[in-house]
Amino acid sequence: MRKALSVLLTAAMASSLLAACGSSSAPAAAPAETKAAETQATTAAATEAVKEVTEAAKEAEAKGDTITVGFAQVGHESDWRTASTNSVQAALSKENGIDLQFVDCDNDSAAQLEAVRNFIQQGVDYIVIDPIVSTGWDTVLTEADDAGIPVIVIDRTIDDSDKYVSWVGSEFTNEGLAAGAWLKAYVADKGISEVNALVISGTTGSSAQIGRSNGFDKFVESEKWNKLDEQTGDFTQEGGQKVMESYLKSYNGKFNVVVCQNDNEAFGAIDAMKAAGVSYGVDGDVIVISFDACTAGLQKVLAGEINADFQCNPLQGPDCLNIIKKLQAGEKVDQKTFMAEPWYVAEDKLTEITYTNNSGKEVTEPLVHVDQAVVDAAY
Ligand code: GYE
Repeated sequence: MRKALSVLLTAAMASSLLAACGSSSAPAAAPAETKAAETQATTAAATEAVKEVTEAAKEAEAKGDTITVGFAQVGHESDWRTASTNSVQAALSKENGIDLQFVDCDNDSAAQLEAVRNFIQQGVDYIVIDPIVSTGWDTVLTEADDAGIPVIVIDRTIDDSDKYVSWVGSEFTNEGLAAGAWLKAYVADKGISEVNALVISGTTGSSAQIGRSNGFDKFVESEKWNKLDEQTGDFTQEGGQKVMESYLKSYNGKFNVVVCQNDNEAFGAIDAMKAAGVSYGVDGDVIVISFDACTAGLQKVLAGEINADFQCNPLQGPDCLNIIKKLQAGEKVDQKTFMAEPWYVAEDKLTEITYTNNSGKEVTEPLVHVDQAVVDAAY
């Protein structure tokens, strides 16, 4: 086994890697923080990270049995992302025999490719990637393969290379299909005859965006709904708010559904609608659909501000650790692991949805009515 390559990772290399990705090994910043606070935090965290990396390298050398893992994380754009980072950092820990080199790529695809190349140069034992976008991976994954470094992909998918050993994540198309199936049942139940929908999509070209858009669009087509517009909010609260502010200039009074492709976008869109005096949610004129079902998202479902929230489970750290352990033991690993994900709703009348999922199978799935206990159990 390639051993303790972290020893080769000098503080200088670590700094340049961190600078390239504008990040640190510190926990991701909360999305609502100001730019100034973020910059300060990033600088302090980067200094701390270099120290940590150097110390970890020394330890690894002394012990000689630490598994070195490089993790190229998307960024720190959402509550979901913070939970994902925490999950991976908790599982791939020193206590579990892992020297984790964490890089927050700040939603910059070029920086993410560079981070992976740096991991290859360092000769880490494993590389974990949550790919910002689904394409552009063929060359760098071939380089990792040539270097004999197994790559594990989590969350979003890579669609233009198969040079990775395993993937753990969600079926994003099913999330979009479930949202469409719920909306179809909901408007039928409420006697709403026309759907005029606005979509605030996630980061363009990410598999999470592509899947959620494609799934929902199947219902737009089959139900002949009007999709008035679809623009990206980049999975951030600020993005969601800006897109909704601009939608309100063009479509005020003309839409009755907004589909936000994550909770943070929904928070921004809600703020914009509130400011404009547009009523939304269970008692309002605009039905709000969201994805992720983080704690703050489910709080808004409980409050009736979000009508339905389709969970995407970010807790992939334990599966990731399991895969590494199996590979270490020379065991086979599953090519794909899907996370279990419930669908959450604010009202208790509809209890299930039936739809044809992305594998062409007709499925009936429960709708979980949100109460305080559900919120308390969320991530
Ligand atoms: O929905 C969003 C995050 O890739 C599934 O990325 C993830 C998405 C998640 O920023 O909140």
